[in-house]
Amino acid sequence: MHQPPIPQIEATDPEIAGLINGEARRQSEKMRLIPSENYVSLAVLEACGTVLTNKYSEGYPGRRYYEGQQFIDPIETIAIERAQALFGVDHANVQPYSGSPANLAVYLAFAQPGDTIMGMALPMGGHLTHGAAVSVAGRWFRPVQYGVRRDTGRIDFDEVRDLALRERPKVIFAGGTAVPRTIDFPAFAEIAAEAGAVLVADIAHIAGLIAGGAHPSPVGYAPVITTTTHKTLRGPRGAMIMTDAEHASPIDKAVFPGLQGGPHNHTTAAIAVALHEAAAPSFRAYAAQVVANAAALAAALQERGYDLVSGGTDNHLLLVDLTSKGIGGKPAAKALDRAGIELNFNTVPFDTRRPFDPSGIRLGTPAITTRGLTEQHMPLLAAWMDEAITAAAKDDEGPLERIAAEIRDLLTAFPAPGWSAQP
Ligand code: DSN
Repeated sequence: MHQPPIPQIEATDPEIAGLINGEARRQSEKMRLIPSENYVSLAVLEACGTVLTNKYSEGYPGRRYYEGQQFIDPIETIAIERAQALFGVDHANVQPYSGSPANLAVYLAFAQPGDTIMGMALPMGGHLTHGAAVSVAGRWFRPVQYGVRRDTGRIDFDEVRDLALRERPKVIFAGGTAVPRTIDFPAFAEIAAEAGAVLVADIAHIAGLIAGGAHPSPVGYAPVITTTTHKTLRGPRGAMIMTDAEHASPIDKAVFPGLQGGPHNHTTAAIAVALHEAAAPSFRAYAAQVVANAAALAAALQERGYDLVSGGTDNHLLLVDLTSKGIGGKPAAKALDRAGIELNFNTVPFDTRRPFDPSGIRLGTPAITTRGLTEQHMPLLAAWMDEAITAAAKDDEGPLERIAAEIRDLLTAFPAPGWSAQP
């Protein structure tokens, strides 16, 4: 059963209640390795399901366009203050609906349509909003894109610098969605200063690691920082933009009234709760364990002959090129899912296959770390993955169900927030 229980939905809409309970059970039974996903606490879940969803609050605390903000204003102020304290920033806007709107607000604040913008190419590990041709960022602006070196799989800072000085972008994004290595914010800051660009650190994937001291912070290097709140940071689906004092006002105006209407107040409260949790000493231990687990899983996969982009990982994320295993990322991901191991197929840098049928898989350790798995479990996980991928390469479904059952057995010792086998 879903936790907290959902008796009202079960009574009024059993069809949807059944699907919610099914998803809660699925999340508890699977080895969830999608690196951008996690398990939020019951406290965060409770905040998401409150009457705060009933309220409109266009504006900012103390400057709203609707009455009745006696409780909403302090909630948003607390969320802002907690973000400021946790990340050590001058200013935080906690209203962006998610990561893509947060990044759009940055463009709205610091660029005009047609201006040059710069980010990591999507097939190299960047995000859609960093300038991909199919995204509004690529259609309304003039994107120039950097990548990684073919020989190292790491960001090519010579290329970044040459491109930035030649193209003079208004905005440079540092960060991505499939970057297994530490992001060198000082190197980006130097280049952005030379090029006269606003440096934006998109820390969506690593925000929890930064908060927990397991990845260097961009504060002091990037005057603008965007992040989702639901990945390693372990909050609700939402986003924040953090800035220095100079860049605060353009960002606030871009988020509201530039891009959005009323903030999602239930999400704001859940962000505040998650930030409180992230300030606890136990969160530092979690962040360190996420990185330790990823390193252990990387080593165990490499021992079994798997090629990791960049040769390993510094953070929560692994990008595996399956070319040498004779199987594409998509059939491997689908077989792994049937074996109880959930991850996503992904392009690898210089991929020769198509984006919807690429060469790689992307995985990470935040969710399984939240459940309490440690380095000692990683060799077994690598062995299950190897067995499933090897079988899938031979179109053999044989071991998949058995592996899924073994994983369910192991995970019963690591309860997932959001599910209880007892009614
Ligand atoms: N969809 C997110 C991810 O999985 O990395 C990025 O927005």
